[in-house]
Amino acid sequence: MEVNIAGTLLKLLQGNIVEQDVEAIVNAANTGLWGGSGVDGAIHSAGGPAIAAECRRIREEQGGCPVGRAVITSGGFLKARYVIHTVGPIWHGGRQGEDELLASAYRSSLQLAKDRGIKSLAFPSISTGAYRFPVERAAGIAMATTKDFLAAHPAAFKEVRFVLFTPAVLAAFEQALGKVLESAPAS
Ligand code: AR6
Repeated sequence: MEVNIAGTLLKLLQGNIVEQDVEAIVNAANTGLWGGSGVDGAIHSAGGPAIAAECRRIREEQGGCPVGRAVITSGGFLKARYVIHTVGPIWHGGRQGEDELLASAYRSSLQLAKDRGIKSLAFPSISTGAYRFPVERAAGIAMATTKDFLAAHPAAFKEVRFVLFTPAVLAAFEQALGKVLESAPAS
């Protein structure tokens, strides 16, 4: 599925985030930037030790990355030149600000990419693996936040891609994007 929002192509597809041929891919990281499982593990193992070394430097300089924020490193051996590491919230039932923190993780990543002049960007579904955020709800937040950001910053990017690991997650994102566009059609 793809749609043009104020001059940026927004694409949803099934795939592996580490294989994407875009300028930056987004990592679903933890606050210590320690590397882990899921997307994080895949990025560090495909990208090599340069990424962990830069994460260590960020940890030493600023203590890591708070939930809802984002930091950037190079992409090491990845096709992507940069990795934007963002930290989504751990799901605790939905009454501890999880929705806003997840929206903030997407917004911070988009803003950091825009500030760096990055023109193509790929996201995974943040927080919906090890951090157990319910997928339908997370997809709604991801699509609404991204659409609002793109609409507010015309032609900020050439392309923003969501790379979803399974057919079920892709379907949740497609449905969520459909709903967001119904309430406010793309340009
Ligand atoms: N490409 C695209 N999506 C993937 C890939 C991949 N290679 N691998 C998994 N997914 P997760 P989180 C999907 O757990 O919930 C780590 O240990 C996966 O199916 O990667 O934000 C970090 O260090 C799910 O839909 O991220 C943190 O401690 C989604 O990506 C913690 O996990 C996110 O799953 C972050 O947990």
